[in-house]
Order: sequence, then structure tokens, then C-alpha cells
Amino acid sequence: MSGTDYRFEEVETRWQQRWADDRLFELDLDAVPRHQKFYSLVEFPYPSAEGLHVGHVYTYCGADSYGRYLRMRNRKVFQPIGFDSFGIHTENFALRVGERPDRLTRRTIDNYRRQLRRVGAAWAWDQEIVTSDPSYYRWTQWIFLKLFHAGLAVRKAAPVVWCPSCLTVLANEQVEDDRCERCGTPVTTRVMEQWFLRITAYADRLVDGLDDLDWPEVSKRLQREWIGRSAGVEIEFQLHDSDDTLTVFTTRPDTLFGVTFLAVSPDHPAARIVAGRRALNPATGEAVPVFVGDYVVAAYGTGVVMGVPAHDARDHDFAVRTGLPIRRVIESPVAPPDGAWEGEGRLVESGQFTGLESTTAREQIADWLEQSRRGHRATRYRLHDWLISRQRYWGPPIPIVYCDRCGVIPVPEDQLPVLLPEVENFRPTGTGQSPLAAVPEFVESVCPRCAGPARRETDVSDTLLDSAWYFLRYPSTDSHDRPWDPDRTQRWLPVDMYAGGREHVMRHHLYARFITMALYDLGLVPFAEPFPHLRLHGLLVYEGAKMSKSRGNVVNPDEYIAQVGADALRLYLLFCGPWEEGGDFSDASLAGIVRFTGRLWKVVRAEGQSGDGSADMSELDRSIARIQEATERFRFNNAIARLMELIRWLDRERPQMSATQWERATRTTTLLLAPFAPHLAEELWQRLGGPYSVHWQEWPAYDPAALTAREVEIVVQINGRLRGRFQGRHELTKEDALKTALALPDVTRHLDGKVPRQVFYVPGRLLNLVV
Ligand code: ANZ
Ligand code: ZN
Repeated sequence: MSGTDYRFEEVETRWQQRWADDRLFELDLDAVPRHQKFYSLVEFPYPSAEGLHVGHVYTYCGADSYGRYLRMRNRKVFQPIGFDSFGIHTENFALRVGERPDRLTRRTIDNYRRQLRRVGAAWAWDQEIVTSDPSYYRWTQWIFLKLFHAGLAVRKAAPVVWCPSCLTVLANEQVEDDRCERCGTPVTTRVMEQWFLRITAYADRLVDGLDDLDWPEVSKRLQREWIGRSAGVEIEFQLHDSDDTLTVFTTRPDTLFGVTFLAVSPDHPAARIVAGRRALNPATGEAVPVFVGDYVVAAYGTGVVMGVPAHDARDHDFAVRTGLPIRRVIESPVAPPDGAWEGEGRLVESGQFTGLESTTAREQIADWLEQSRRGHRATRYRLHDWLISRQRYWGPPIPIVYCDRCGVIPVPEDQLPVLLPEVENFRPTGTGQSPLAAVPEFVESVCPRCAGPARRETDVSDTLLDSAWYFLRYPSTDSHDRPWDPDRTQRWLPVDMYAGGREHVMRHHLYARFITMALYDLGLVPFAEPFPHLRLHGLLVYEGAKMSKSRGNVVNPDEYIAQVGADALRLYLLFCGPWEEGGDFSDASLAGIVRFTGRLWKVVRAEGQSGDGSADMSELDRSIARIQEATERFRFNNAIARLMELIRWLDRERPQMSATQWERATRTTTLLLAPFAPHLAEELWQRLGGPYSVHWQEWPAYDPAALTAREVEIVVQINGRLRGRFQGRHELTKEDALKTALALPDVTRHLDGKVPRQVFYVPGRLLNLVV
């Protein structure tokens, strides 16, 4: 804030120190009545080399301003922070710099703590968590055991996606365009024995539960699509001259009479034997050829499709390429298209079902298949079980031992944590085994059941399991004999507002919902949905271009804080666009915000008011109402725009204000500023003589009558001719304007009992009734 005497660096660090010394944002968690609690959760960072990135800061500014506003509305806001410090990200970074991940993590976390303080968010530092600390991962292992005993953690051989560069198995969600999400290497597949969490057992509840959540529509849609529930029918096709059958999954049994071939996925076990064979259509008895089709996905449905070229585009392509017949069985209401008609219509050439509407036929054919035992209704999901085994070092060891005599044995709870040994060589081996397999002291163990020799599981679990329950731990970090304290959990959970980025919708949010539902079913937590309210910020771009490391245009929050201070950066991030939609970070507009804070500093501190007291103070009421409403809707940009107007108003009206008016105006302005620019507001508040801390003051109240004070004249026309006028608020809605107009005697008289056919409204000016 050059050009003014406001020294942001000195002011901000001074208040940060004071808040930390006073533990201003730490709570006695047991003393807060449940109706007053507000659990503000933000996504916790994994401590990487670069430090906090601007996406984190963007999230935190939104959540923190919202939380600070609610604190002023008398809520007890609990906003904890911690570190998602296990996982491949951290380990890869350790490999690159050649330092042990445990040592490295300690160092990077210190840097993160410094940065998180510097942002000036109201963290509850006393409840910090570090997922790679044994006091935390002991409970991650405990949750695994609970799931294991409930049959929700299972070991199975499965074709898995393998990253040849990270030398580990990846979850499907970690693959983007057939490449490893972390390093970009094209992935391959392998068959291995792995641990899976049976998230598919919760697929229906995960879909159905979405309806009741206060989440952005887009994230509900993404989760629904990711789970990909689809209701259809499995139909058996008998192979010609054989007892074997092929089962297809279809969502369109109404097209059964149009089948001209079957296609089997190349990875399907039957793919080797079907070449040149024919299968019998259960409806017509007709033999159709069976092919291997590379468009058929092995892991979806049954891995076999019935080819209906007339009504499915991919089948159509395949049939055209292969010279297969195309048989139309559904009439298209429009002229028959060149390709496939995939819509609904009346059935033709479909035996006893001819003439039915396709939607009806779908049910009747399904009934007929079930009655004749040639098929049955089935629901399929795109979602797969969650593969959690990682053949890596930096994660919680999966708490299982293998005994030659007793088999797969879970580690007893009282032997947790299974400590991750400190080793010098943590490099992935490339053999499909974790580096832990090369540590005999770790591997060699005793069977908890028979006390004979046993081998430990050497895989560690996916870091997304660490973060799938961290919000349960925050209020209970001081519980040492259990993962969460039942009373604290009852009091503080579920989370009241979860703020974050969109990249977590398909994985983290889904996994956390699944784990919570499973714990709920086991009677371990008293609620099934962890995040009833969720807000996601939009994308920040820099000078119109997507930020990326390769472009070198990633905004480094540290640098900006050094240049303009945390308050100006916070204000700017919140101002540059609606938080949920994102915005353009531009240095020129940032300079505008810096000028604004400089002006604010000057205006609010101006002294010696002795005007005649004629200023219209209702402007304050309107500002409070607007800023409050905008903040509650996460429209921080509108709130800040209103603050800017308020400062202009203050400056303009100052000469008219009496000393009392001026005091009220400046104090109110400072309170309204507090959620967004916490340091600047604290400093101003002190100088205005307000009691410490501004963040413990009540949000100013407004007079609702003042909101309607600014009335305008609205003209009423009937068929374009002036018939009346009335005074109304500028913001009046069309419905309200119409109601008022219909009550005017002149208007009633001219309408003469007729009901307007059309109503045109120019807000705040004119209402025209057409009869
Ligand atoms: C015959 C048919 C006729 C189909 C028609 C569609 C239209 P969703 O909604 O995504 O579940 N299908 C089934 N298994 C498949 C697999 N493993 N790989 C690729 N495609 C597969 O899609 C279900 C439809 O996708 C199924 O319905 C099947 O094609 C295809 F006029 O069966 B349909
Ligand atoms: Zn044993």
C-alpha cells in the first residue's frame, strides 16, 4: 500500500502475533452448545516442495471470511487445519531431492505453518493433525480393521492399473486419459493380489443420498455420473451347437428384435473361444454371429453387448465396418436418420410386441425374459471397488499378517499402530513389491492367533484413506485411546461448511461419504453424511490464461503477500469474481485493490467532524443488509464492491455528519470490513477506540425499514394508456407491483372486471397491463 502511511507488514505480523498469543481462535470445544457450533472445514494441504499454492489460499479466504462473519453472528466457529502428509506426492518429492520423507515432511510442514499463519486465517491451531504421525495413522489402520471385520475390506486378484514410472498400482480415479495423474506416464495393466474397500456395496446410497445435500449441482452431477448407476436387463444368448451361454447387459431390451450380432470385449475370458461362433436370439431363435469388439469395455456390465446397429451408434459403426445387416425395430418420429435412431418410438417387426411404445415394450420384454428365464433385470454401476494397496513406502502399513497355518489374520487393535519403519532405502522396487518387503525386521512377525511365524503385509494404504476421515479426528486430537471422542463428535459433527476445489468431487468427497456411511452402519458415528453443506471455488486464471507450471504463470501467494500484504491479497482474491465461479488474477486490478485499502485507511481515520448532522444514515443499513446477504451466498465480490461504495459515501457525506454520526459510520464500516481484511480492520478498530478484538464484536444490525426507504414512482398503464401511479421500492418484483396496481381504484375502474392477458414490467418504473 505504497503512497500511504499504512505499513501492512508491520501491522499484519503484529496482530497475527497477538492473536496467536491470545489463542483468539481456539475454543473450549466441550463448552460450546451444539446449536452454536459451526464447524468450518477446509481441504488440508499435502506439504509439497513449493509451499501453499494460490488455490489453497483461494479456498481459505472464502471459508475464513464466511467463518469470521458467522463468528460475529454469535456462532462459535471451529476452523482447524492440518497436513495430508502421507502419499505418493510427498514420496516422489522426497525421491527427487534425495531426502527421507519423514525428515523432509517435518521441514515442509514448518514452512506451511508459517505460510498459513501469514495468510491470517482464524485457525484452531490447538487441534492440528498430521496424517503421517503414528498418533493419527494408528486410527487409519483401526478403521481398516473395522472395515475388514465388516467384510468391507477384501483381498482379491484383479487386473489393476500400473504406472511403470511410479512403480505402483493406481486407482481408476488416478488415471487421466490412460496416463498416470501424478507423472503423466502412459499406464499399463497387471494382475495382482490387492486390498479393496467395497465402496460398490454403497453405490445406491451414495447416489440416493446426494438428493438431500446442500451441494453445488455440478458436483452432485459429477458424482452421480461417476457412480454411473444404470438400470437394465441381463439377457442370456445360447451359443449355437453348445450348452454355453453369453450374457449381455442392455438398457434397451426393447431393441431385442433388432439384434444382428453380439460383441465381446477383447479382455473377456470368452474372447478366445467365440471366434466364428453364432448365438441364438432368445426372442426370435435366430442365430447371429459373435465378434470381438474393441469398443466393448471388459469391466462394465458383463463385458458383452448385443449389437443393435439400427439403434445404437457404436453398434452402427461396427456393423457398417463389418458389413452386418441393420434391422430397424423402432420407428423414429422424424424421418429415419442416416445413422442410428437412439430415441424412443413405436416398435415394428418385433413379434407380439409390435405396435407398443418403446418405453412400455422395455418393461414388457423384461417381464417376458424373466418369466421365460432367459434374463433378469439388473443394475450396473460404473463405480469399481476402491483399490487401496500401494506398493510404496510412505503410507500407513496395512495391518494384516499372513500365517502359513491360519491364513490372512488382522493385527489385533491393541497392537496398533503397525509402525512404519524408518528406512534409508525407500525407493520403489519395480518388482510389484513395496520397499518394506526388503526390511526383514518389519516383515518377520508372529501370528496373533497361533503365535507361529508370520509375514506382515508390506503394502501401505492409499493416502485418500487418510483424508477420508480426517474431519472426524480434528475435534478429538487430544483423545489418545480412541479415534474420536463420542461426546465431541456428537457436539461438533457433521461439518457445517466444507470449502474446497472441484478436483476432489469424484475421489475425496466420495470416499469420505463412503467411509462415514460404513462407520455409521457399524454404530461408530451418529450420522451418515459428513458434509451436508459444500461449496467449491471456481478456477483462477492469471491475466486471462490458465495457470500452469510450464507457462510459469502460477501466482505464488508468498510473493504477493510480501508485496501487498495478506489483507490486500485476500480482498483481491474474493473480489476478482464470484468465489464459486472463479476469476481473473491480474496485477493491474490487484493494484486497484491496493489503492482502495489505502483510501479506506485514510477516510476512516479522518478526524474532526462537526457537520450539522443532516447526513442520511440509512445508507449504512442498506450496506449492512447487502454485505450480509452477499456473504451468506458466498458472493464475496458483491460484498467488497459494496464496501467500496460505502467508502465513497463516507468520504462524500463526511462534511454533513455530526461527531456521533461519524463515529457510528466509521465503526460500522470497520466491522463490515473485518471478515475480509482482518488485520486492517483490527488496526482501525483499535484506533477508533473499539474494544479488542474486532473479531469478537457483534455484526452490526440494520433497520429493515431503511431498506424500503428509497421509494420510486411506478406508473401503471392499461393497454399503453396511463391509468394510475403508486410509490414503491425500486427492487419491487413484478408480482408485488401487479398486486399493488390491481388494488388502485383507478386501475380497477378501467379494468372493469377484465383480467389482464399479459403484464409487462420495467422494474422501478412502469407496469403495463394488456387486456
Ligand atoms: C443394446 C442396445 C441397443 C444398447 C440400443 C443401447 C442402445 P449405460 O447407460 O452407460 O449403462 N454396453 C453394455 N455393456 C457394455 C460394455 N461392457 N462396453 C460398452 N458398451 C456396453 O449403457 C448401457 C448400454 O451400453 C447397453 O445397452 C449396451 O448397449 C452398452 F439401441 O444394449 B445397449
Ligand atoms: Zn497362525
